[in-house]
Amino acid sequence: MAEDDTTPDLDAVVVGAGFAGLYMLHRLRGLGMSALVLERAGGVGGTWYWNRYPGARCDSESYYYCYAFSQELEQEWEWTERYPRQPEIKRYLDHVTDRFDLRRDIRFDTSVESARYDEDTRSWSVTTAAGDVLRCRYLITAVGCLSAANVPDIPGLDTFAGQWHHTGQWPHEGVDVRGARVGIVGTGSTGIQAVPVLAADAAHLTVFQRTANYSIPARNGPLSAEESATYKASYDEIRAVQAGSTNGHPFVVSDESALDAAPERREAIYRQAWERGGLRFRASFRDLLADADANETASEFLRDRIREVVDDPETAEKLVPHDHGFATKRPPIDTHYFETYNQPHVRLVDVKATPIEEIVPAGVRTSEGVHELDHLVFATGFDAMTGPLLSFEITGAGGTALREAWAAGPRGYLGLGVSGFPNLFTITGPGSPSVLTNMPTSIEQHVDWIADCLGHLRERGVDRIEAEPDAEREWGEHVQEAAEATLLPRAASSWYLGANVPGKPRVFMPYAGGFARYTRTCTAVAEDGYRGFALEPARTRV
Ligand code: NA7
Repeated sequence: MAEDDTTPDLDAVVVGAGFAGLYMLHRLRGLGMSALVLERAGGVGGTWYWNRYPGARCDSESYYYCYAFSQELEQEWEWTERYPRQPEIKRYLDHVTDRFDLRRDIRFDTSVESARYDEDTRSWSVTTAAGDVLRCRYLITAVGCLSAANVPDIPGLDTFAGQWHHTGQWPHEGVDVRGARVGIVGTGSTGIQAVPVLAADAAHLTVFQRTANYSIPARNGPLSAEESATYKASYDEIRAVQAGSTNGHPFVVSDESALDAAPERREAIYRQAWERGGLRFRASFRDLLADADANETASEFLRDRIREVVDDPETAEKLVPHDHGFATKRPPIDTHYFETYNQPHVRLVDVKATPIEEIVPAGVRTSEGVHELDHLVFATGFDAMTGPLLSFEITGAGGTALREAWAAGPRGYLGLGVSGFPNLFTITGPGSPSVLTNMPTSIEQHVDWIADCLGHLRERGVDRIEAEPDAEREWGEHVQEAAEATLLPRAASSWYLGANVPGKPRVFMPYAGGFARYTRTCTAVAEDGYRGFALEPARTRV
């Protein structure tokens, strides 16, 4: 019960029960704060609850795609593969939920419809789809960056006589494609994971590709007991490397320029990275994401690998990317993706050459005719970063909607707070490194910063915190400068820029200045009394 009409029911409401929401709840509990997590799904996991498509697997390696906050957890959990599959990550998050007794403060099947800040009480009123209203001092969004599915608006989709699914909303009971004619739209990380697995079951698979993509072999395999023991014994060093890294991964980017290396040596380095597999390929040289000529050496190496693997030269040429450099869009990793095109029942359709015109009951009609299908899979990505935050109505001080405040693109301070929206914290929000890093690492850094901040506010008798407009503007400029110092904004169709969603403002959203640098900035801001945030002491009631 509220003490009086200005005391909210809860210290915090957290939206989302994925990696971020679970750890946030744990930290709030540790502070002795009352908190509730609202989760639209029927279970924990976020991304790993929804993305159950064939082949769904993490591109980070299991030993570091996990929480670092508990050494006991690190030691007791056993990963089975180099890259964990979706069910294994979901199992891990269920284990964390139970181990830390989090479930009792999570309300499942609870969608947030709106959240409105009230200046008189300095609190948020959060309304759920069922009509419940919760009043809390702090609203913390843990909604993920890639949770609002992007289903292309192709005419005739509702007439399709077969089944269609987006990979991010895959049916829990699975989809039986054995002996069926399957089409898949999209060749990003998701499509590249799904294609070989769908091809194994389907009678015929048609891949509709808009943009050819680079991909590095994952070289997945079971984790041996020795490997597992070595990681467990080395966690202190592993975490230290992650903390000091550009991308939150436990590898260090080479300090050598690709352009200084003699061609044979460069080739040998790429070859070794290719054989080792995984996202670490991009750490081969320091300037792959900073210098177009350096990038071209990696891009060309990878184009040659595609030509080498794919038997049919015409298909190979369609699969070779020319319109963007390696890793300027999120680089996928794969298990036999390009090899799949050597199977006689797999066909590649370049929809730039022969565009999709409409969907008809029998399948997909491109400018060259109808591709008959029983199943259509959309691996077409997400309305990234801003989509999840704008999927419910957030109204700040003075009645401003976040949707209006972000009409020209997202703005925020450190990706953590938004001016005009007091007492709101956005875990991995736009302007934070998030999607350019190993997500659990970024999430833990944000959650720890927010929890420490809340502890500080309580100690000082503060009950209102808001990002200052100047600090926000300067941070926004810095985010754009950091992006401009890389090749990332040059990939015109990248979802980092919002370019994959028609009508979305083109603003480079994640912070490309590096995880370690970002962490140092956040720490300095906190040490400086939360510089750039306006803190207001609780009003004395008379
Ligand atoms: P991505 O990386 O956004 O990839 C989506 C793919 O779908 C990409 O190839 C798009 O082509 C394609 N796409 C999107 N809309 C269309 C339409 N209308 N027609 C044809 N093709 C289309 O999403 P993913 O799910 O693969 O990966 C998201 C992240 O999840 C990933 O980066 C990891 O962090 C995990 P485009 O390139 O835009 O031409």
